[in-house]
Amino acid sequence: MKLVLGIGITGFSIARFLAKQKIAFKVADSRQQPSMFVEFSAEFPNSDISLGAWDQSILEGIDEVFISPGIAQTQPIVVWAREKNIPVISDIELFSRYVNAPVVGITGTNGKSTVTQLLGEMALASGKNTAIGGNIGKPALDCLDDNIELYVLELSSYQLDYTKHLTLFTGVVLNISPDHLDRYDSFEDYTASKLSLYQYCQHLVINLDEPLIPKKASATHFGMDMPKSNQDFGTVTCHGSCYFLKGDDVLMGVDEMQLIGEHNVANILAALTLGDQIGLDMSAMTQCIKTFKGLEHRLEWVVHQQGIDFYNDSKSTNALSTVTALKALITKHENIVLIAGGIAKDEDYNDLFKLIDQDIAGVVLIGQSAADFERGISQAQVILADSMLEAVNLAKDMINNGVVLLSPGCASFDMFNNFEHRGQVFKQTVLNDC
Ligand code: UMA
Ligand code: ADP
Repeated sequence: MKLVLGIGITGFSIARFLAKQKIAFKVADSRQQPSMFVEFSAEFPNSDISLGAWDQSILEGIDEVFISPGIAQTQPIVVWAREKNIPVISDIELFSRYVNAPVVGITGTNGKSTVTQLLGEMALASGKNTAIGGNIGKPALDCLDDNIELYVLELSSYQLDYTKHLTLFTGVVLNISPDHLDRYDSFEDYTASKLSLYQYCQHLVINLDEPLIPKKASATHFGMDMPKSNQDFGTVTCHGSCYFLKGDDVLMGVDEMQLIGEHNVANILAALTLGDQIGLDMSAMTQCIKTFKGLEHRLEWVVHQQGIDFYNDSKSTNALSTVTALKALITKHENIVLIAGGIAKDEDYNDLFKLIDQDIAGVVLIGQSAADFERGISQAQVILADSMLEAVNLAKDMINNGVVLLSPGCASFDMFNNFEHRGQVFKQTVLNDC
């Protein structure tokens, strides 16, 4: 008998998959009322479901546990299972047992979804029947289909932690900076979790600009500098214009991409390098880059209104992604007002505060971290707001022209259901309510 832990998107997909394979399973969730419970019990009316505090009896007769990534390794149910030598594995490992087409794995602290989506679209444009899934939102098991020729999966460190067997044709760790430190004993543990992806890759893709990633001679590399080998990807600036390169070959101008910011140059280089490894057509890839507008909630331009450009970067849930968003906009705009705050991660926000003090016209702070952030900022004008409506109105009043950027650098759960909800509320407020 198998045990599925967590009745969320992942648990649902595992249960559906096991039912299809006619493999018997029980289900458990430590909440009394998991949000997807009603749909779940409608689809699996006869399933054995335990709700509420974990109990050792849940593990009786269980030979394997399939776990949702949001359940930490310190949870008693995981500890008990391991004491009893019952394997605890991710949906990704279960997926890997059944998949029969090449898989690309993408992890890193920031940029995973952008690179996953872009690479998936490049593969589709090259004529490959491609599935895009994993942490980006569609669980890997929901993607399984005999007609799929390529799987592009975003992998979180949580999923990697519960994965021991996986075959990736190629993969990349985009970058590593402090994040999710509530789930790890140290930054070193988080780094090791990210780097574990490489042990599953047949062909490694390595970001030369990320010091925490060990370099390997057998890998294919990308970085902002000129490539050192013909297989590698990079950029060159010539007479004031910057170009994407493969080896010595110029692929396209950086100013031809729709995305903004140097971080997106790195994201595009990663996608190109992975795409090249899997044999995608180069002109289909560059054409894709020229039209790819990025994902919702990632430095998404919303509207130009009364002299102000509004940007929604609600997906920014750590300090570095807000620093990155500000740096991308500072090169183009003088007056920037930042709306930030929420549930701060256990990380150092000082670089962000320094950048705010140097270059930002003003900051509107929301959420649990507002008072703490206010103490960290000494030069820029700071105002606290209780709602998104108040935040947007205050931000608009701080400038006559320029940019209002929502880039919280924090988790959203103190005021919103998730980052998507936060971004939707921001956009709705900007477009309709003020
Ligand atoms: N649960 C427990 N006990 C716990 C924790 C959770 O029983 O201690 C239960 C909850 O009550 C809930 C279920 O587990 O019923 C939720 O499981 P989950 O938190 O693993 O979430 P899923 O709905 O399965 O979504 C997960 C990813 N969520 C997390 O990793 C937290 C989604 O990534 C992912 O899109 C989805 O699988 C499909 O693969 C979200 C995310 O925030 C977007 N990811 C993190 C990130 O990107 O930073 C890692
Ligand atoms: P992830 O899936 O890793 O969270 P996303 O592509 O969804 O990454 O982007 C999340 C946030 O990180 C957005 O705020 C975005 O502007 C920022 N970001 C995207 N790519 C990078 C990068 N390479 N380095 C730093 N920040 C980035």
